[in-house]
Amino acid sequence: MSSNEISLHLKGLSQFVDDLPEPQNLLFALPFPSPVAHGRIRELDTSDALALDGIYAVLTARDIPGENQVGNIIQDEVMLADGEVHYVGQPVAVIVGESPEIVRRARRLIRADIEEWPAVFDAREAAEKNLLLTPTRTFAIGDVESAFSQCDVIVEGRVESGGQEHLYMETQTAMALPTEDGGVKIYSATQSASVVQRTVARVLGLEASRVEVEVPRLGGGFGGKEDQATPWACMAALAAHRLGRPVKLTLRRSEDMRYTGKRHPYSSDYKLGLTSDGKILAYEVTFYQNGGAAADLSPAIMERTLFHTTNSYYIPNVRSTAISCKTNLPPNTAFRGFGAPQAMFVMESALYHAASEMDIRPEILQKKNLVKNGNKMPYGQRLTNVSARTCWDGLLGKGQLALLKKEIKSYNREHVFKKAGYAVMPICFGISFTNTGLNQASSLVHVFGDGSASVTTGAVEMGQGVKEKIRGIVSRIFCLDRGRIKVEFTNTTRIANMSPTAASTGADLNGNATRLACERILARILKNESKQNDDKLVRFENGRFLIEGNAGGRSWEEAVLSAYWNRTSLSEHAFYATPKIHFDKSREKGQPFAYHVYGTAVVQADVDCLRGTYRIEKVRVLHDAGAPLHSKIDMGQMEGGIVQGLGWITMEEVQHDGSGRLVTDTLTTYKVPDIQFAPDMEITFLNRDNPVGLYRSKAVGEPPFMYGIAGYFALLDAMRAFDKNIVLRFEAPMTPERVLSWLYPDKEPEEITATSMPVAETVELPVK
Ligand code: MTE
Ligand code: LUZ
Ligand code: MOS
Repeated sequence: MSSNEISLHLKGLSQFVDDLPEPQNLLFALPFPSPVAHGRIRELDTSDALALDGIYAVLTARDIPGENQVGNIIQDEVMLADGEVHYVGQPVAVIVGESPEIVRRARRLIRADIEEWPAVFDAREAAEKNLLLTPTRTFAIGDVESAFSQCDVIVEGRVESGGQEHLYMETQTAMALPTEDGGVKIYSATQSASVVQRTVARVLGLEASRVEVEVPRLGGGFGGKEDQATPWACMAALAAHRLGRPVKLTLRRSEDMRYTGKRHPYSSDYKLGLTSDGKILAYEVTFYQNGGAAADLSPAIMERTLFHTTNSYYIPNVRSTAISCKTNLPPNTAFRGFGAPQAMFVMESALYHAASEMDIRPEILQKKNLVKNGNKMPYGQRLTNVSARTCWDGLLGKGQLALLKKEIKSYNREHVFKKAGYAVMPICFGISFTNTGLNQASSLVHVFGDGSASVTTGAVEMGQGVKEKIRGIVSRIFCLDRGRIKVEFTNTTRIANMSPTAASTGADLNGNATRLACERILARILKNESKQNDDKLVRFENGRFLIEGNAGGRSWEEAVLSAYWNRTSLSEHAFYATPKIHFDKSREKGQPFAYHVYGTAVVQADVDCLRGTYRIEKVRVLHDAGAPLHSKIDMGQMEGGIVQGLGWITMEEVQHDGSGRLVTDTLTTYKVPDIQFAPDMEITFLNRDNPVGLYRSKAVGEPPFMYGIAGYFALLDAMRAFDKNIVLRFEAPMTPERVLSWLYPDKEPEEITATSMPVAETVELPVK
């Protein structure tokens, strides 16, 4: 029976945390959230809630035996409010009761008397008031001042990009069970089992060895469970620890949307200088990151923003500053791309602006400034094996661009209210955790007497196919049928000190550790075979052990059994750390990335300029995925990432009201791409070996997200085909409402009719 993720999903057999068999005596927990964005708790009245039948406890900060602290990079985040609240939805207390229904009923009976304080929601306002989460950082190379003085064209402006809801299908969840020795075992839907282990231990005042965390799989993470699965696991663990009973905490969709952080909105200022023939000489940019009320992963995200300041372009003089602003919103967090999409959107906006100023197509500037082998990035790393231009030329160089332009031109000639546009998006994304220390992984491989094998790594399966990739590595080394390899749940008892499954490194790091473990076991089996055959040379080929090249050697099963009876270890725990990478934060220079991922996309869009509605019609991509570990999985990652990126830049709009309450907390008000929205996609892999990659592959998880950015400029392009005088604005998401109001800045929606349109008087309607 096949047991890969997809077949289990299709049969409905795959178990997520909330599907695990429920232990007897299971209780349910739920946070009581702060109703206000900022203030001091005068009194919390829980008596009515506690009086309810089936309610066992309402736990507050006072009930925490260890430290009331869930902060990861910076310890600035209490698990339960301790006198003050800093955002709407911040956990104040944990209600524990017999059923998910009863705890929700009890929640309505809790009364919080809170003295409200002024709140800040805007990043720039926070920066003005010096409300920062972490010190400001600047990456610089060359000399921008003197370079600007040599520029023929200089453009300046502002760019806004919005938040984004992760909308993983499985909401935040954890189940905690007290263990016999006073410890706790937690099933958690987290990307970072070791962070959950460490944080639960801190909160409960236990040693990490007494806290076991298991992750069966995630119904999607997308970064939203890199740090933000932790508090819920801690709350379940606290309740289990206090009450001596198993406790589960599962958020409902709207709770999840309201209580958890999102992609960081950014507000940025840019200044870009070029020569008259289109060479970029200087770029200066300041990013205001809206971090929310606690640091969470914001410092690391801000760092990745700085690393991706110049996207896929070589710019000799750069000064890039990132300011992480503290606001009264839920702490914003990791989301596919991790700050790089925000940086790249600013870079592309600045280029678009410059092209418009120079009255040329943006892709002329994009192509002219693409990175090449040997170019030095602002952070000091020299690029090698650059495939930026190869991808660009392969996608657009053989007349494809000319054809597309012609198509669009004739479409726009034939249509009055509908206009088409296109945009090109090259990407360059660095692979490795920017925090060098996290680039490590372990794998535990067992081969059993019957020849089957099991493997546990620190990688968490979240739909990205990392289990299948790891299975493929074992299968490749042992020449073993995939069905005979079990990839186990992620568990802190089998693998210690694991890094989050994040930064697109899951397969690279855990796959390499698995490769090492398998290679060592195979070497021992080979040695045993040799010993059994008068020390003759033995090779392993296509599943058979060949003695001095002669055919007819023993099978895998025979050799495994022989090794076992000759007392050979058939288990291996291997460790891998990415070689050569380093980064010096005091100089902001180093070689932080193992390699970079390159590619180019062209996106074509169609805008109905009477209604403001649009379609992203086509996406064409040439992407350097190295030699893919699994080309079907990688293709799925490409398609999913692109659509998610298009959603961020076009239709997904996170909105809060004036008091910091999330307005878009349902799918009625928060719009995400569906299969109808998904464009026609043609994605081609360059299939160029990556000399430093695992079996010459490249990571694929995050990079495709950023192709979606072209969606914005394709829409803008179409809008300008309709009215070339519209004011250029770089404010994502480009919702249909925005399209309409930008096309008709002086009109109320009901005033927009065919006759009031800028082209209506001058253009003849085509007659069929
Ligand atoms: N694909 C699916 N289906 N579900 C996910 O949650 N997360 C993305 C990406 N692709 C995600 C996904 C993110 S944010 C990352 S960092 C990578 O997968 C993590 O997995 P990897 O390192 O194994 O590629
Ligand atoms: N997480 C992290 C990440 O801790 N460091 C990173 O560099 C990173 N990059 C992408 C996604 N998550
Ligand atoms: Mo992905 S944002 O690194 O979890």
